[in-house]
Amino acid sequence: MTVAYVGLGANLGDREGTIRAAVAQLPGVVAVSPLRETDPVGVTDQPQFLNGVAALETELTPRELLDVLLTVERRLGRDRGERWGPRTIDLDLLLYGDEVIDEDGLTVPHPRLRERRFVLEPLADLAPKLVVPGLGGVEELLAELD
Ligand code: GSY
Repeated sequence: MTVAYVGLGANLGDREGTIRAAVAQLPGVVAVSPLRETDPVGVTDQPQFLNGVAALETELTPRELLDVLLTVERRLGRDRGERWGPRTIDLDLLLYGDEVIDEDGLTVPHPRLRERRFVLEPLADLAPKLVVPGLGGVEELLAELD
């Protein structure tokens, strides 16, 4: 059994309702962080996001888990047309145990985790002592952003 962390985000429609519906469809969820209202990062001319993180205990492989995330996104109306644009739901595989993976379409830890407060804060809510493989402690990473 591996503990994996999944980033949750939405900035269109009923954001909280869609995030809760996504969490209900994820296998093995053991904890969900508080959801926070966050300013959009990257393309800033878009609506505010609601962000959080879910912890899962899973026997799926990382690739199987990624496929589940993409399926749930599709079911909830996610259109992956615009890479940095607004979205009804966004599910990102952030961490999969202590594994470091760099394969086609599957990079873990998530490649932009270190620069995203909207990911690091809810991760620290769930697991303040968590060490991100190759990067260090989640609280230290947050302190580096300050
Ligand atoms: O994959 C992240 C989608 N996204 C977000 C987000 O989830 N939250 C905030 N605050 N800004 C974002 N910009 C992008 S792209």
